[in-house]
Amino acid sequence: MSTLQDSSKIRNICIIAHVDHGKTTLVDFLLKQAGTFKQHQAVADRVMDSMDLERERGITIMAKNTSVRVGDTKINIVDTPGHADFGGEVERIMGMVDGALLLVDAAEGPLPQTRFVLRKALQQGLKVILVINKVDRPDARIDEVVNQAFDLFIELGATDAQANFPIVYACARQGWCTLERADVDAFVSGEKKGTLQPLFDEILRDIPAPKVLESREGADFQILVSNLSYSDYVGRLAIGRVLAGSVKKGQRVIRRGVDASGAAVNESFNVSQLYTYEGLRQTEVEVRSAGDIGVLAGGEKFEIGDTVVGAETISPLPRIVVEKPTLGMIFSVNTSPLSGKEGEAIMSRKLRDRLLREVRTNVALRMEETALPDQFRVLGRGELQFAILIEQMRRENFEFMIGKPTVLMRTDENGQKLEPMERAVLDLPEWSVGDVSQVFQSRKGIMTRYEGGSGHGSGRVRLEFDIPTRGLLGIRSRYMTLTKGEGLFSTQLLDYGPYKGDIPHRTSGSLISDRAGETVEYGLLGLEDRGILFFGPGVPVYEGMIIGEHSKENDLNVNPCREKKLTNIRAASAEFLVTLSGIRKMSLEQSLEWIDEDEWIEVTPKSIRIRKKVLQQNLRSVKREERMQ
Ligand SMILES: Nc1nc2c(ncn2[C@@H]2O[C@H](COP(=O)(O)OP(=O)(O)OP(=O)(O)O)[C@@H](O)[C@H]2O)c(=O)[nH]1
Ligand SMILES: [Mg+2]
Repeated sequence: MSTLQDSSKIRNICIIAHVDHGKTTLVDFLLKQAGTFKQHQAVADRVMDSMDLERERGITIMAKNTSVRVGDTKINIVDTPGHADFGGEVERIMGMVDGALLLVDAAEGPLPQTRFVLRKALQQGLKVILVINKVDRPDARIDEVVNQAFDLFIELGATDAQANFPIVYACARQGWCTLERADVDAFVSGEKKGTLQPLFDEILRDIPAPKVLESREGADFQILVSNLSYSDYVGRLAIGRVLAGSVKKGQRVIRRGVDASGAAVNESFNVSQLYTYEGLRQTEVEVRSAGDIGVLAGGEKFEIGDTVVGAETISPLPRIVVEKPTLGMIFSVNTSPLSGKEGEAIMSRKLRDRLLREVRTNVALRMEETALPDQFRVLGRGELQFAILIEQMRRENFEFMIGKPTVLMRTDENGQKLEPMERAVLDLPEWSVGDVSQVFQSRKGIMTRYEGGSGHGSGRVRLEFDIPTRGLLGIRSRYMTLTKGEGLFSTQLLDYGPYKGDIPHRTSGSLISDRAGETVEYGLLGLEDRGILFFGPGVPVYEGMIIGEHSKENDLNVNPCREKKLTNIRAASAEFLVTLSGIRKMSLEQSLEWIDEDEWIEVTPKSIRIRKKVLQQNLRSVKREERMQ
């Protein structure tokens, strides 16, 4: 069992950046070069992206801890997600660290999430090291990007000490870096060989050791719970940095938290287990010392933001505050006729428990009850954040339904309606600018910047729009189609502003099955010229289930199960020569972008179905109300 770690031999850092700028790749090489893995041990790329969904999508979703040892110093590292929807993950870990590596892609430069995470880091008083990553990119424009990063520090109010940041030029993917701008070309061409040692040195030199208060035999012990986890053996786990004192296994401590009504809670318990991070493992320890990041077990009801202390006389620390949600979505019990056939059709109690469990660990999400006992409103930051939660619940074999994401409005003191506004930053091929601008403008976007040619790469343009969050819903797939997949797109919440008026949503109606049955090729062929079908033959349907998009504005009830009356065998076989064309299989994300207020998405482990909220056709009008949101 390890002994007390001297806090002057600890560094706590996080790695922050815009999405895809190379954070997790850098952690791979920090781990490799610090000797965390045995020689020749096969290690997967982006080893910290350990969740299935992270690996499948190639993005980081949750912040995670690891550590490396350099000489006699332990560096605790927190890898964070760069996608704006998971910004809450970055906010909650800021209190654990004293420094940050800010990665900026040498070609793309600072982007919206660079600004968000840097602002948080500067506010927290962290010492920042600027890492210009991907200097090997042929379209890198290193000096320009350094200047832009410097301007961003100043604009965000960096102190003199913070603005005096060291710059490291890196190629995370090849595991080298240099402090010398003049040497970059030689490293890129392979003339010089390097490692990440200069970055390790910089961390040891520049990031301060954690400040800790003197301990009086553990009584001063104080830890801020920054994350939660669970172990089948020891139950709930609280993750955080020991801010003061130290804690021993078996010690009696107090959790200082708040209950649902905001009243103070003091729960005392015995520490049952302690772990620290060693590489990718959690190692059991007898004592956790001040400054170090690790895990503590024994409490029953830890919440993120609680302080665990050694004595009643120690006050709790300020709770972790994160930005408020801007989007809401209803989660409902599955009331569809096919419910329970492909997964577990959970009752409202279980759905509620599952959502509550999610909001406990995911600080950017909230849950509210609705007037209906089997429907709950989840509040969050973006469509991707919802899509990830939905996908996770599907994989847990749950069946449920979700409604259209809606923007959370506010009213100001004069009763004026306000809505969230975002800045969208687009980097796209020049030939697509016309079409894309039109789409953004039709959704109340106002162009605030046009930078032709000087963006990275030739023939590309960088545009910025200020646009209501409402206008951004469902825009991503349109944008990807218009730019033939070559466009980059990221957004940043600005603030609430005056309501911008109606924005047209989907202009087309739905093709709706008028009966229960199974789709038949013949029946579907007859419907092809009515619009776009979402699936082919052999699919079970029910009355009120949507089978496609109508080419006109109104909804249309149709029979996709119609069989051909066979006159003779020859005619039947000839029929098979005609096949369905142009089926648009709807993914979860596409469905979220597509549905209207009066429609549900039915989610099961095997299927994504879209349906009308009202199933029976005689209770439902086919004339659509104005399709505005
Ligand atoms: N050319 C080049 N590509 C790199 C470099 N570092 C990372 N990449 C690539 O950039 C992509 C994104 O890398 P990640 O490490 O997943 O980026 P990330 O910042 O962790 O992404 P999120 O966590 O999702 O925000 C991968 O395809 C990497 O191989 C580099 O130095 N040069
Ligand atoms: Mg990552």
